[in-house]
Amino acid sequence: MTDKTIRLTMAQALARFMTRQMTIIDGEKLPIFGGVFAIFGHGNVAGFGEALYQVRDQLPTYRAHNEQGMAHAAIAFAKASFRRRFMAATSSIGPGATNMVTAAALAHVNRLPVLLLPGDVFANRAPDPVLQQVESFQDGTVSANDVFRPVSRYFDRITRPEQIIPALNRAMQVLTDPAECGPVTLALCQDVQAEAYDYPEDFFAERVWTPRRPMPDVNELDAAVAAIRASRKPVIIAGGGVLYSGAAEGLRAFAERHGVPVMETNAGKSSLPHDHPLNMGSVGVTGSSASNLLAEQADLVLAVGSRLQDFTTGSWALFKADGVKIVGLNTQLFDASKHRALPLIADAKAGLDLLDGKLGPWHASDAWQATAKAAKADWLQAAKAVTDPTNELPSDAQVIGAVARARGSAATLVCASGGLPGELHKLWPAGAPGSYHMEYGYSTMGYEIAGGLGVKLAKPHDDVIVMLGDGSYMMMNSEIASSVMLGAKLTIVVLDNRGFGCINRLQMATGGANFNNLLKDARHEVLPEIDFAAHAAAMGAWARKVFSVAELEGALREAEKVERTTVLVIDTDPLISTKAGGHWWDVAVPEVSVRPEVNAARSEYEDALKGQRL
Ligand SMILES: Cc1ncc(C[n+]2csc(CCOP(=O)(O)OP(=O)(O)O)c2C)c(N)n1
Ligand SMILES: [Mg+2]
Repeated sequence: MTDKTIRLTMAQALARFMTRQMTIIDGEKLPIFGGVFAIFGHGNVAGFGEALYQVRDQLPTYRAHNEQGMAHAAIAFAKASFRRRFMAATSSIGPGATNMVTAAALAHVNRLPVLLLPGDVFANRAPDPVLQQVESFQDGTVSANDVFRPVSRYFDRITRPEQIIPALNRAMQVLTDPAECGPVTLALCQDVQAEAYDYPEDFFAERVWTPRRPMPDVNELDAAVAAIRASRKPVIIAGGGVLYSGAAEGLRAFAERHGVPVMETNAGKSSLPHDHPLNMGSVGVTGSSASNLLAEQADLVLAVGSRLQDFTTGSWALFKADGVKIVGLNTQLFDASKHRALPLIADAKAGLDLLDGKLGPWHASDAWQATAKAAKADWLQAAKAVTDPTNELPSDAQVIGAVARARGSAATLVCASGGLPGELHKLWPAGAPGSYHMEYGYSTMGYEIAGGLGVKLAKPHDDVIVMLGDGSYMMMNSEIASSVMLGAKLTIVVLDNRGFGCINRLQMATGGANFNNLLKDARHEVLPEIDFAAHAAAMGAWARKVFSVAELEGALREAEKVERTTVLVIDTDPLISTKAGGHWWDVAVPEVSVRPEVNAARSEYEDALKGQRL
């Protein structure tokens, strides 16, 4: 400790602190903050804006077009970096701040680190109410930023300059801890950003953060080993935690040594290469027939780094063979003990290594391995049938086939919402760990393009392909202009089925009339014919509409050579989704209705509920 101090504003101290936080990846020391996305207003331009300018060479600032979009990009950067690096996003007070709330929820659900720095009202209250201040009649401490509280893992409001010292200490713990990981919101009172304080120089000492790998408790490890040893039909669910822990290689070795089939969640896909013999593919509601067949029969489920959300568990109507045991290998007790699982609290890589050592020569029964092999062969045939082109208006699956053939497993695929996550989960041939970037925890329309930008910033040498529907494109597309401006090339494929196709199908499946989903079924005077290619071109992208799957393949190859962001648009059939594989999903159907179709769907629903494991 020295007692030397340096006089800085709170905002300058914050910016300077951020530049001093480092990490080591593959032997290379890197700043742990990849940069700051910023849209300025009166709540941050003079304070934090001035501070960011001073550090612009060490901590790049990126201007975006929409606060939600920029926060998506920041979060995608962290996901693409396997949570080893992350970014901050700063907004003004009021609407700029609340525009980031959806992104905060997204990061919260997906356990992804992001530092959100909204401006806040004056701590001294002198000018109240300032422009954009949300005034509570009964509580003087409430501001618009209080809506971040339930969707932040750590929230603080900085009302004095020295308060940033403990707040940043806590922020860094949350951003870097595998179990606590999630969004941190530091609401920065506008006057306090500009206020000076004599900060101890030590506060700005370089700090190198390395990922924590919690080791399991011996009793939990023994219990998990005993459960696995007693099983004959084990399966592994690979969740996002496998990727974040860097456990892909350990998982492969474990699965091979013990003959355990692996099924991947949407977050865990690319844990094993798609063509690994033990990779049964996607599991659950959007699962392959291979995974779901094994899931029905498994006597032991080793869930590694998974939140076990309803899409994975088939709303808990999968994984319910008599006496089935679940072992939850997770850094977080909350996830590890879901559904009365035996918790094994540990880092995925460390946990798998220790289990492997303790299990010795134990392996799954030969019959089980043969069942898995046959099930996978059947699934591959079904998947090929739906991705091969035909002459009709293409399905999403056929477009996926074209993208895979043209650019394939070497690319990093980004998606989040609509019908595509289910189709891609089943059908995308993922390559290396992290090459499949699906935000299916919050499944946020509007994530894809902004998220693609964050992925490209994290992995500038990767071929980043974004696939999304017309609905999601319409919800948020403006970061196309940012990607063009930053030279961060994306290949964006827009599947235009003229509406919210997957929700229209869900509406039909629950007995509903076609209503308010496809454009044609929504109240209108004029049926819109949106020219997506012209729209994207207006933002500076190289854009083309293509009229067949064959043309799409050609355009994808041509687009590969283009240096700036490219947007390819193709019309698709809103009614088709892949029937092969899949599983029931619990979506509540009305108990009474004047529609006979709803009554029929309700009676099917009641039957399906009987299969749910409670
Ligand atoms: C922000 C947000 N609003 C609503 C939803 C619910 N939702 C899920 S998919 C979907 C329709 C998506 O339409 P599109 O992007 O065209 O994809 P498609 O279903 O046609 O494949 C909607 C409204 C959502 N996931 N996110
Ligand atoms: Mg659509």
